[in-house]
Amino acid sequence: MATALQNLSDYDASNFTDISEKRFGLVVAEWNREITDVLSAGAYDTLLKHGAKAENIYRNTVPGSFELTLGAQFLAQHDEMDAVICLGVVIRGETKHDDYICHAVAQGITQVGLKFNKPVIFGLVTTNTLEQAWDRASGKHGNKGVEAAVAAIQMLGF
Ligand code: DLZ
Repeated sequence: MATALQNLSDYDASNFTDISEKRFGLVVAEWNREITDVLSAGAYDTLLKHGAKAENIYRNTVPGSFELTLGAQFLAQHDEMDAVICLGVVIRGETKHDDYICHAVAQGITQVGLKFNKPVIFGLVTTNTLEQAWDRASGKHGNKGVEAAVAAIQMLGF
């Protein structure tokens, strides 16, 4: 596949908006926590790297990816919250639930973003194997958490 070795964490920060006064919510699924913790750290570090203040980043966990939507809504409903980043890992094969979970989260997160008119970022890693998920957290495909944070910053500059 042509994109097999693409590192998703490569990005151009030259046009990033000032996020020094922006508030971010991180919603992190505890399912596959060893990986979601790495995604969360990637997102957190990326926000700090580009000017966010640590005290303006609110990290909350939810049991599994299915709960990301409601967790996002809990944070997005606050007027002072500027963007919400949802992070989870769903491994196909581990569960027949995967399609239901992924579709529900994709639709739910979209609705929350539209309802509150602010970026709600879909940082859900969906793979066939655990190894592929790790590749997207700290491997050859970068870190999806970094990518999700970059997406949030880009949308705040829209
Ligand atoms: C139940 C379940 C299963 C089977 N697989 C995953 C998964 O791969 N990744 C994930 O984040 N969560 C999974 N869950 C948990 C659901 O997301 C949810 O937490 C429960 O169904 C309770 O609503």
